[in-house]
Amino acid sequence: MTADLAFGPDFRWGVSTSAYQIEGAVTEGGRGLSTWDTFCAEPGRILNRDTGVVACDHYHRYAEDVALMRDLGIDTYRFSFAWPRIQPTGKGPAEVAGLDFYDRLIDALLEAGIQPAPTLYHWDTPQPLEDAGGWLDRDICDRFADYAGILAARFADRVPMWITINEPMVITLMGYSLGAHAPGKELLFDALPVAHHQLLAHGRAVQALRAGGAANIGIASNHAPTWPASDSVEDKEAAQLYDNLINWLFADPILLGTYPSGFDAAMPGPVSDDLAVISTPLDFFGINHYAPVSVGAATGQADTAATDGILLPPGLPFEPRELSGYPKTDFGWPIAPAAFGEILRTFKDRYGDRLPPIYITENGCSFDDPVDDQRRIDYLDGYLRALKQAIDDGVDVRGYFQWSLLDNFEWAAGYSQRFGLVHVDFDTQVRTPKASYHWFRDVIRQSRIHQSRG
Ligand code: GBH
Repeated sequence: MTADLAFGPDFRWGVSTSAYQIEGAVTEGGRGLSTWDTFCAEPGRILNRDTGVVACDHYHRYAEDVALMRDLGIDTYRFSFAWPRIQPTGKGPAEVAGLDFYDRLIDALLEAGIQPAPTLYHWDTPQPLEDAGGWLDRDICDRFADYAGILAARFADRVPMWITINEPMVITLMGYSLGAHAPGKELLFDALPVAHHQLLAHGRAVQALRAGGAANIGIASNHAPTWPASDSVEDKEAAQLYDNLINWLFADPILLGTYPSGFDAAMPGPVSDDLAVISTPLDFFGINHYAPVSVGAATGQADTAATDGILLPPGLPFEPRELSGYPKTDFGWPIAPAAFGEILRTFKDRYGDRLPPIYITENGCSFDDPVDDQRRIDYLDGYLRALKQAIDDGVDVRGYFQWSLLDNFEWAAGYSQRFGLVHVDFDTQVRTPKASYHWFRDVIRQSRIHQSRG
């Protein structure tokens, strides 16, 4: 069944999570407020008024979760540090209790034979930094570099893989452009400086981590193909603009040291000096992949133009369209494994020798099936086959981290969307491995013993 999903003995297998989505315990250990605490407290922001106050209670139950990972047989665990646990106000000395929590987690992982692969920032900005302008203010780049230095000093001796920022595109688009995520700003194209400051903070963090003795550093950036709604010139041009905005605005500066043409002028600061920092060479490039988007030209009557269910305002030069002809996850996202292979081949073609090895830092799906989740198995089987094909086609992918270990707090959708290999009963916190957990365990085992064709 799974023998042809043989990626060889050196391929790395993992799962991904993030702090705000699983930890809970938001007032413990000296943790400061984050933008997500604030956002969740605002009526109307999150489905069912859900919050991350308890989430999966991972802060207290991390040992049980590490045991689940050990039994799953993964070799790498991608999680995120909560910046407000390390620096409650986003600046100044470290909170010892915050560092101690991650110390316990990291030691438990190493004890279980699992490599920790932390992300420094997965969207939970310390609220005082947001009050001072957040990602709109260049000062946050200095703050982020300081934060990276604190983490390297404490953990570089035991952490063999580092990720700076998760999905700068989503913070820019959902957080500051459309307001569907914290901090809930609706700046449309005036949100572009948010992209620049995150990219610069990323580059500064790479340098600070290395200066602190850390090695094997990358980013986790989300990428997916943009498919023109038709062959018409108008639709193709609209799709190309959208593609620049969601993909190349974030990957080109890092991998080429340039913005797609026309974007430099929208960015603040000494842009060409900044690009030199942003393009500090990486040890790997992490790609999060979910679903392709279909985009057409503006029709002027787009009351259906939406991305992730968020209606776009009128007057934009493009329209994301419903992608028909594909099965969908319970989140409504199209299931199109061919798009996964396509984006990986596009990276290889676009960046050539400038592209470091790739890790798939997230891929997964929301299905509401409690334990017998055959639909998740089918999804993962299709996406892993597409990945194998891309590797056979010459794309250098070194590992695959599934999103996610546990059902968890799915941002604006609250607890309504379940991405876990392990079911979580949010009333009792009981964890129950789903069929996909057992299937994934078998895939990992078999993959290690079978020789890769590649
Ligand atoms: C990631 O975001 C996050 O890193 C993670 O925290 C989150 O829990 C996980 O994914 C699941 O959402 O055009 O309608 O097909 C993913 C963000 C999701 C943005 C898919 C683009 C396209 C949906 N991406 N989305 S659609």
